[in-house]
Amino acid sequence: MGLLSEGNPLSWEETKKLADHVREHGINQFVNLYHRLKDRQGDILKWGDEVEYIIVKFDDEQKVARVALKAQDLLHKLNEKEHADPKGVKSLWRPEYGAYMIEGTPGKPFGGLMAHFNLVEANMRYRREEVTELLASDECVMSITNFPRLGAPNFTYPLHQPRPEDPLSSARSLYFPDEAIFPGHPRFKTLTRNIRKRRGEKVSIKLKVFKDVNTKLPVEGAPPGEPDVVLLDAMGFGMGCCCLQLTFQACNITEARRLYDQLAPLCPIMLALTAASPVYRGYLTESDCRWNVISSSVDCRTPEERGLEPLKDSKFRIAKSRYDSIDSYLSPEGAKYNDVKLTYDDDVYNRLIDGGIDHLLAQHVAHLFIRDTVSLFSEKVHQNDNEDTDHFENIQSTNWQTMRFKPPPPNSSIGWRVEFRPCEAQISDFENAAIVCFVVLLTRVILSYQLNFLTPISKVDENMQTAQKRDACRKEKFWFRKSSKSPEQRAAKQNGNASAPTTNGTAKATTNGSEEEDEPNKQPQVNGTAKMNGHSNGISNGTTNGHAHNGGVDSDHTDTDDEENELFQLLTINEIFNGKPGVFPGLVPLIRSYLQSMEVDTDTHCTIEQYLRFIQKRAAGELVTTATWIRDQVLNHPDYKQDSVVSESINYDLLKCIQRIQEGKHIEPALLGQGNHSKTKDFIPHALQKQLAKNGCCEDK
Ligand code: GSH
Repeated sequence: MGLLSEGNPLSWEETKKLADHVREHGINQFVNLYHRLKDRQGDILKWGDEVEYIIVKFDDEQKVARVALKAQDLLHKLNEKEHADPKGVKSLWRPEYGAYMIEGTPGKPFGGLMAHFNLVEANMRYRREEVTELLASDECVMSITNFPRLGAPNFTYPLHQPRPEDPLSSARSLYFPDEAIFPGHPRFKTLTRNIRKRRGEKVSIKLKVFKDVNTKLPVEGAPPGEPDVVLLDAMGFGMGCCCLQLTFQACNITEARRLYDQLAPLCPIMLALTAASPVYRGYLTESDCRWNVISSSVDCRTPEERGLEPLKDSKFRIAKSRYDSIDSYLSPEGAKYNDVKLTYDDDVYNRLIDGGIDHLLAQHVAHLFIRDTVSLFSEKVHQNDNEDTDHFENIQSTNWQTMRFKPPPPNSSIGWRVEFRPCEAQISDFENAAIVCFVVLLTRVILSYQLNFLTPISKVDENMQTAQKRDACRKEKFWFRKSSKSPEQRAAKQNGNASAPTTNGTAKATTNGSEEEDEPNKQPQVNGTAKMNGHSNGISNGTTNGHAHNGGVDSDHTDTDDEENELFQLLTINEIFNGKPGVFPGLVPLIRSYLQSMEVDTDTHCTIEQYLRFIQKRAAGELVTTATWIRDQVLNHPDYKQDSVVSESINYDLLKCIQRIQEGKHIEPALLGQGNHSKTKDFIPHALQKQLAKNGCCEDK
């Protein structure tokens, strides 16, 4: 959860009238903040995860599970510690869309030490325990992406019925009562109402039902002529889903733009790997992920903007919802892969250019600003554009994309950041921590080896749709950038020229000179996030010896156009993560190669290895995604009637099983193998801290 402006929401009619005002001042604010902060340098790597949770209440007698609408009450208690000791708490808690949802983050970000990877899972466990202590014995905090019977009859506790005919209702849904929207902040209901009003009708989320032998068609509530569609009609069906997000602080704006670009093609890949939500409104569907559901759940485009009617009152046709994958790259290397036409207002773009913003950033911001504000507070209408950034944030924070490029907040010590938003929430802390550590390590490898994952935006868009298909992780193929050399080949080559990284995991990278041969003009990246130049126990950008190296992936940006088409191949998730000889070394082997040049303490090493092995196995299909596992649970449940329906009892048993898994009381071999035991810790042991301090690391002394 980013910024939450407090105050009194304006009506939709008032908000609508102020759309251009917000846009105009938002752009001024961005230009001003850009000039204040564009030269900001030397921020260190900091990163943090955000996990969203659903509170579930079990009725063991009736065998019913419902979402418990108690987030406000819980947050009140959870925030007490933070209010008393804002800097000292181990976790932070924020509201999310659902009245049954909470979002937890570590109390302070993790930093540039390898040992921090060993803290993530323990912190997640702490968060879970912290909430559990405040719950009744029949309640449970769960990191599930979607509550399977969300929107099915009587899914809330306490019970509330939807009021579709009530003009005062925000959602006017047939299924999702307003009481299931977080009541403690006006943002959520205001967004719900204004998105519906701007669109001119309720949102319409369509999912193909998974057709089993006894599936009854039409599905209850299916739109006319579309009997196999599960129709969802409220923002809550999407924004009421949970995810796992990560935020990174970059050393400067250039590195942030680079990370934004390099991670963007990995979004669909990580979405497929983390797929966890196959059931909606009590039906098994053909989709494994929440992405399109949320996208449609906040699709405020008018019929004209959606291309259903000729343009008359609206300014543009708009290709996507405000929740969707990114539309353009921001770094100079990315420019040639911006192959999708960007919609924006020329006047807005020109004002950005006149304000001294370069083309790539100007078109990005102008494109974000094709959206109208859908939530405006009376107290925030008039602002000082030299200091405030609320109007910019208003539009920025309601463009929910796979990646978010985040300027530093005003008057803070925080630098340029990027947010990685595609991943679905996993059942166990182990899985969530594995995903988080994997993505953070990937960013270090990208910067250290100057990897290039850039893929045309149109292909990334295609991958986003592929990622959501049933069992995409095992069955589908994704556009991916080819690279010919494996780390072994590269290491062998390095061995010929200089000393290659050794394999004991403690050696420092010594690739002196060997890279120059391939990349004569390449300079090492600015080492701004590094805290420990010359020491390899930190997870800086990894240019530990002052020479960039690339672990076997082509990182040149000099490919000719002829070669361009050859560069992109369709690979399976297994090939992307574990490698395909002659095509791509694999994300995990690349990370392993990077780790060989790092000094890592034994426990952290063990933990990271567990995470990498888990990811390799899931990518290889040896372990299944959460989505596939949930499907199997439903299909094999004794009460399942082969009719696609996830009944109360199936839902109850499924969630009870998930509860036992997350509490470590039950091991599901298909999901987690024979159990995983990381060496996660609540803190960095004293002896290790002393050693790190001796090596010149200033953090955690
Ligand atoms: N739960 C969402 C997902 O699964 O992708 C992500 C969270 C999210 O985007 N929440 C909305 C929001 O505006 C709630 S309306 N959050 C604040 C923000 O993004 O700044």
